Parts: sequence; structure tokens; C-alpha cells
Amino acid sequence: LKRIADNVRTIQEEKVPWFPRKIRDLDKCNLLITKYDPDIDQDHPGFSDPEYRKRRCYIAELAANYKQGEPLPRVEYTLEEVATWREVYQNLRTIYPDRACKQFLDGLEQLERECGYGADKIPQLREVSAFLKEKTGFQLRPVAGLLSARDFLASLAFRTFQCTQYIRHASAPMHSPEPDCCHELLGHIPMLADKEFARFSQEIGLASLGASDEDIEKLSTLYWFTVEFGLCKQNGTVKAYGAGLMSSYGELIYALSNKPEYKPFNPEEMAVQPYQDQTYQPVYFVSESFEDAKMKMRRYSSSIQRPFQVQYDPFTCSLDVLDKP
Ligand code: NLE
Ligand code: FE2
Repeated sequence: LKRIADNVRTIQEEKVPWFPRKIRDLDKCNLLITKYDPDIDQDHPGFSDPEYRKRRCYIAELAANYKQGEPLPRVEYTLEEVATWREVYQNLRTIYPDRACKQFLDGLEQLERECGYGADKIPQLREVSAFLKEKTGFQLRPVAGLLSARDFLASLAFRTFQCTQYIRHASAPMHSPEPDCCHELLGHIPMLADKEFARFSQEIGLASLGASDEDIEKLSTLYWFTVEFGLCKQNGTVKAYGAGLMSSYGELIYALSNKPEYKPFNPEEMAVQPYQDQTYQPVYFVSESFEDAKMKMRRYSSSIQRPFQVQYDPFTCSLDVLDKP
């Protein structure tokens, strides 16, 4: 393998989209998608609540000003925000044991034992990031809202997970079309405490670097049907592992009822399946096991064609970009 000089653009004309090379470059991976923003989307439950919108702006600013390596911002949550968290936590906690996959339950139990998870306070990103770093090497970074797929996936390559810090509107605790701290902390974090899942997440990130817009679209759709809304069989029963399900009481119940359509796990088909991001999914893909999903996803990611290879160097938190062997 031959190391390529400084800039990947030297590899092949000007065709390769920019991507971060060192963890500090994640400061530039901040392109937001504003379609579900309470300032813009008239259907957002916070649209006509100026207090809520002001609060969101304040928390978004913290993320927008954040630079890699700084201590993660702390948010003093209000009593109303903690009440929303409590409602979300208590409701979901009672239905997890029958519905969540084993890896998720293990992760959540560790967070409850070792990281102060519970119904009475909203965990701070700083503590959660330190916890994850010890378990799987993942770290968190604050983000102001829904991130573009390219930027979100790129951060996974650096074992970095971009987390929103505001909370959903108190009037709609059971489902939110956009990410919020309930979604990150309850949906994603327990799975990221699993070593295998952490590795798998980083691999999706590595596969996305410098990929074409078309491949990014496919990869993010696959991410949607696995990491966000995936179901898998465990001991003969269908269980959930997707974060979008784990953070929505309404959709978790619905996904495991007889209402939606189930399709067998098949990355080529999933990558082009249209998806629903406003309300519950009409279709879920069920894998034969959690391991089966990981394996098939991995095979798909490594099939993405690029004129170079990337390797993550954990000592410097940077990428080595290599010529194809
Ligand atoms: N629908 C999820 C929830 O209510 O928490 C959020 C999904 C974000 C992609
Ligand atoms: Fe998510």
C-alpha cells in the first residue's frame, strides 16, 4: 500500500467530494437540514410556542460555537424539560424488556448503573461521552439540529456521534419527527456502548467518506432502516434495535404490532426503499439476527466503489488515505 500525499484530490482529477481527514475537521461537518425545525415547519409542535423556540435557539448556539476538543457544553434543564424526559423515560422503560434486543438492554442497564441514567434527570453529554469513551472509544459532540447525511456519517468514521441537546416539545412526548436528546440518549447511546455495534457504526462512516452523492443517499437510507428503525430476530421473536424506535413509545409499540409490513433484510433492496420521516414507518426490514444485519451491512458498505482506501489511525484520530492495492 502506498501512502498518498496530502490531498486526496491528487488521486483522481477533481471528482472526490471533500471529507474530513483529522478529527478537528469535524468542526466543518455541520451542514444542517432545517425541514423539521420549529422556526420553519408549521406542523412542529413548538411552532407556535415562542418560549420553546427561544430555548431551542439558545441550545443550538452552544452547539454551533463548539470546537473539537473543548469540554462538552452543559445544559441546565428546566423543570418542564425534566418532566418531559421523565414521561418519555418511564413509559419507554416499561416496554423495553419485552421489545428491545439484548444488546440494547445490556447497554441501558450499564448506563443506569454507572452513568446516572434514570427518569429524574436528563444525562449530560459530557458524562455520557466519558462513559462511552471507556466502553467503546466513541465520543460525543453537540449538534444544533438534524445534520446532513454526509456530515453525520463522516463523523462516525472518527468514532464520534453528533448529538442534539434540546428536548422535544412537552405536548408530543411519544413521537418526534426530528432528533432530540431523548432520541440520542435513549435511542442511540445504549447501542453505542456495545463494542461490536460501535465498530459496525464506524465502518459505515468510513464507507461514506468521499463517496458520490448517490452512494451517500443509499448509505443513509440503509442507515435509516438499520441503525434508526431496524428489527431483528432473537430467540425466535422479533426485537427492536433501531434508535428511532427506542425513543418513540408510539412507534415502538406500533412497529412490533401486526400493523406494519415486514420485509426480509436485503441491503440492495433497502438502499432504494422510499422512507417515511414524518410519522411511523409503513415498512420495516427484519434480519434473521443482529449479527446477520451487521454482516450484510458490512458487505454492502465495502462494495461501494472509490478510487482509494481509507484507514483510521486511532493514535492520531486521523485517516490514512491509501492507493487501491
Ligand atoms: N421518531 C423518533 C422519536 O420520536 O424519538 C426520532 C427519530 C429521529 C430520526
Ligand atoms: Fe438518530
